[in-house]
Amino acid sequence: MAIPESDLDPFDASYFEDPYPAQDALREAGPVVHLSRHGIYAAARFAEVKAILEDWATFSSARGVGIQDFHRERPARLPSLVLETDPPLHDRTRSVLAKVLSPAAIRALKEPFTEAAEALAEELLDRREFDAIPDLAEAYPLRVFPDAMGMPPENRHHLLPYGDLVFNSFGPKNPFLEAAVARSGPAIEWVQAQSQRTALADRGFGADIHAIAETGVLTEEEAPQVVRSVLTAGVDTTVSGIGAAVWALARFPDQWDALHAEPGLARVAFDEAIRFETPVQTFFRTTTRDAELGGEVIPTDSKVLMFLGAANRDPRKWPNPDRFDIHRRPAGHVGYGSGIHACVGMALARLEGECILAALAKRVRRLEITAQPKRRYNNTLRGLASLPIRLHPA
Ligand code: OVV
Repeated sequence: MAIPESDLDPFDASYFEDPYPAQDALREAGPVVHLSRHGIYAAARFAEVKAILEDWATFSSARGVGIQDFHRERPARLPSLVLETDPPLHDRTRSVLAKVLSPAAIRALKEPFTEAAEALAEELLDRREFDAIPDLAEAYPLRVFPDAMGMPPENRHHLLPYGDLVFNSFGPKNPFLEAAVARSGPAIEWVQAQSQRTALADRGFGADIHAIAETGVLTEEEAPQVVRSVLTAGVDTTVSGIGAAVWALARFPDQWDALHAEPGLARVAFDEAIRFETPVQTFFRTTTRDAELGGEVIPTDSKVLMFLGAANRDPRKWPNPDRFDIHRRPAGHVGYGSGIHACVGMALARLEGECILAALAKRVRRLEITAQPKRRYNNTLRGLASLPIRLHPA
């Protein structure tokens, strides 16, 4: 049986506008599809995406998790020591982040994160009308995350264009990547500087990473690079996740009613939004051998695109997948990945989502979308640029 071909460009504006028909076609075409425009293989069904994530030795991250193959082309930035590596290097760097971002460490932030969420919810309620992307989805992570890292107050706004640049750079060199490069200004140098031990406060995730590094787990050169990973992956993703949750809850008013009635559902509502919108839509792997997948064989040295968002809406796995339902059990979705590279900041992301949604749920009776939302275009991250909202207080 031949692997089916598709001429879909999954890094194109019309795809980003409405990816669901194309994702459905990919899932239906077969367990593996060849995307002729980019010369890559793709998996859009849940089972195959999960199988790729679980087999790091066949589906390697060390040649980059974007479309670029580091064996053929020099990467634009120093490869991530966590994301763009395989064991054993991966396990050494990851173990540092797993300690620093452990569930216990994150639990200690519940109080300050709740306080910040309640303060922001009060401000937004006073304003009544605002743009839920800059004023809520961006504002909340930009308040709590840099504090938790131990960053100085100046120039934190560079974190957003930096994340936007890196997540665009996983895709092809298209106009979205070019625009992100043009917008990034001093962000790259600034993030590099902020990753140094001396730039970080004595307390916080940054200091924790450097402290563990100094026990000999990481070299002096590696430690700031591991901090850089957290600064890269830690903001844009949660911005997109919180935006996804607010947008979904505004579009499905019965789900807002349920959350308002029971704010304790905030955590699972956030997770359902991650399944439903899947902020990190795609990542690549590279085959290290001829790889069996779904009964097909992908040749060695191929780039394989995992459609995480399509997997999270695969009807083979999820009943009624296009329904946003905070009472379903979304556990097991691949919005945070799976296997050895599964999101190491997951507990932090979930705490942010839980705190801000609970603070709003307690105070707001109804979310009203007052104007057409505007999409934000990014080669990896799915999200909005603008979501005009009116809050109706409880
Ligand atoms: C998960 C993720 C996204 C982007 C960058 C990185 C990680 C990194 O490790 O630099």
